[in-house]
Amino acid sequence: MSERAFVMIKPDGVERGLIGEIVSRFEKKGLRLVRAELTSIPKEKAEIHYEHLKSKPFFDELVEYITSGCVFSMIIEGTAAVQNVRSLIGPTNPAEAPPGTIRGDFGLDVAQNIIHGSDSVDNAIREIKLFFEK
Ligand code: D4T
Repeated sequence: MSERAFVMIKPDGVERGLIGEIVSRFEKKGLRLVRAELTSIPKEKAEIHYEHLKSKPFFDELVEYITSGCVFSMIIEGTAAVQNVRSLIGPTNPAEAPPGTIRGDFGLDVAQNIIHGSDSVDNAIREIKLFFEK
């Protein structure tokens, strides 16, 4: 069934010029890029996006990092988009992400793990609202 996932290339991915490579991987899988925007995120929005992690010791560092430069926000559409995007991205920690995944091929550090992808259809709906509906 066709669905939509929210995907965001984080400041390290944008800074390192990985936008084209990453979008290409989603397209080669058969998913479609239906909206995209290169922006910086205000601190308040970053705090809402990561509110489920508010009690974590790395929360302040995470918000500081995600607001430190431009991000490339996308809506990716296609069959089981949420699950397929998560498979292409790989596990949260790049050190544990297998080669062939985006984090496995391009990342080293969990604090700068290149990309975010919605982890459920409900969160995809919430995140698309937060980032694309003004
Ligand atoms: P995101 O949300 O960025 O796609 O990451 P995940 O869904 O894969 O993982 P998450 O929500 O648990 O983590 C969000 C974000 O926090 C950073 N992080 C995570 C960190 O800096 N230190 C840590 O120990 C962990 C677990 C990385 C991703």
